[in-house]
Amino acid sequence: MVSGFEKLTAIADSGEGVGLEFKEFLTRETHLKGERRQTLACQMKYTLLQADGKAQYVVGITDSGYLKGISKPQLNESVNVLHTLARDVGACVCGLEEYVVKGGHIGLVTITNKLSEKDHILVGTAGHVDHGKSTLVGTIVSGMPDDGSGKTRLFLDVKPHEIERGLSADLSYVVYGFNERVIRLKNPLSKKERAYVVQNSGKLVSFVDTVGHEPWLRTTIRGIVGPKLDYGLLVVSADDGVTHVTREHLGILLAMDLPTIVALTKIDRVGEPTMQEAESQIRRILRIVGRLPYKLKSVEGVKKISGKVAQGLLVPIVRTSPVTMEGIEILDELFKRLPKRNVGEHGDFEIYIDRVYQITGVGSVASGTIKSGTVAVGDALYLGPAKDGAFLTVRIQSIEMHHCRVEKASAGDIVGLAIKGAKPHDIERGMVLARNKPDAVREFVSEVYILHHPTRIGRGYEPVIHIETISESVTFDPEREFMMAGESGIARIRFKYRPYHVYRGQKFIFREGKSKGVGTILSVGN
Ligand SMILES: Nc1nc2c(ncn2[C@@H]2O[C@H](COP(=O)(O)OP(=O)(O)O)[C@@H](O)[C@H]2O)c(=O)[nH]1
Ligand SMILES: [Mg+2]
Repeated sequence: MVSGFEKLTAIADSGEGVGLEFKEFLTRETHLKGERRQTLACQMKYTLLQADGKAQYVVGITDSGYLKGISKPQLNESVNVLHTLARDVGACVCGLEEYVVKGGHIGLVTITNKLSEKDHILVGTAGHVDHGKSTLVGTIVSGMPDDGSGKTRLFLDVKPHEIERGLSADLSYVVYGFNERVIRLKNPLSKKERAYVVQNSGKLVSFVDTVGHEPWLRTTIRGIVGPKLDYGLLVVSADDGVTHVTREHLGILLAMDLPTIVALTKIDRVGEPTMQEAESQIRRILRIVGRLPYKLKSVEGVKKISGKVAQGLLVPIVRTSPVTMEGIEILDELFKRLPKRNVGEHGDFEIYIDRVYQITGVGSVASGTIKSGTVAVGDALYLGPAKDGAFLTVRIQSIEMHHCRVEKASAGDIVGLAIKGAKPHDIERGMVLARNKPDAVREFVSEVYILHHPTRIGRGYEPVIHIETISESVTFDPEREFMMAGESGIARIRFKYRPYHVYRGQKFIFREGKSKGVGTILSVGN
């Protein structure tokens, strides 16, 4: 507690200032009524404005900075009042540190402006190892040229110190943004700079990159089917050209309906004929999967095509080099214009559970990306299916987003939902929380495409399937006796151990050892 106390005394000594307010205590009775409430909300709004969207309130301290301390119930009520005031001004409480000084409680409450998820696109990288994925992204977000020996990839090839936005620890995540101009970060790992970008951008672009030598597929499945990427960035090194890994990754991106951009990178290392050869390889594999390649050569050209790129019809190919900075401006313009993909805000609420946490004082929290609809605190929802196919009725006790308590969240938001009415072991990854009673499905029929398999796939093939956040062993019963790499066909697929909630139209990835494939559910039934 010594360091906490030192921090508090430092704050107390500095006195109120930009973004820092002192309050002895706040009560519903006096501070949330009529004019008083308005005045306080106004003050909060002004404080947030002055401090670029982030304010701190110290509770339990006098105006003059004396650390008086208050009782625990007083502190709780004060924090609740701040919650309400924050809501009044479209902000939220996103941090609370509690200290005890000479028996009295003191709270340090952080309040931030809310960021709309709708102006935030998530881009996932793909491509052969060492083809320059991390370098390209590092250069885009920092604006710093690479030295050709791994200078700017360092921004991504580190384990993130904290798991943000519910992403897996094997994935690294960096962000940059746009207002009238592009906002880059001198050090993309600096929390302070990130906060600045988040608060000052009208549009945000986050990149999800696999860390170092983690196998792309294992980690990226979480990225693609987990937090719901909006776009794929396939990186192809000009000196190597298209490899089997490039082909496989492209197959997965497109099969998952992810609009994709191809960056031909390291163009400083090769001459024109080699670049052209690589481009024609890229065009060929795009045509095979039914997409229209488009050579995007200028910033001006972006406006014309960004709509078609967003629909997934057109795949732009951009020549880039983080060393010479060629092509970076074109990519900027693309990312600036590409919209958040349509999310099903109007459907009924549904979320696939990605992670489950036990939090003291709160209970079980399930996190994931809302697939459709809207959820509010107090909602009654179905949870399941359990192993026997049953669903529980549970209640949502609280909702957290970006470490902020919110009352409501909707499709596309990454949230943590505190669940009442289920025991910790009742909640598992791959289950859904839904407004309407979902189906528990054990068997379904799919169209599948084999991306890679050393021999042949036949009856009894048992890969692991990834649908939404479900990862589970299945058995295959293909319509034809055997299927080879590069072939597609119909197969009946059965979850080996238990049912899940799946339905027609969902896309999936399956793999077993070196074999991999993708598919779409055509019909469900037992
Ligand atoms: N000359 C040159 N080197 C590059 C370029 N892009 C990446 N590199 C280098 O290629 C190596 C591999 O890049 P990295 O980003 O780690 O690849 P990843 O495995 O796909 O993430 C690093 O040493 C980079 O410095 C480029 O455009 N030109
Ligand atoms: Mg990398």
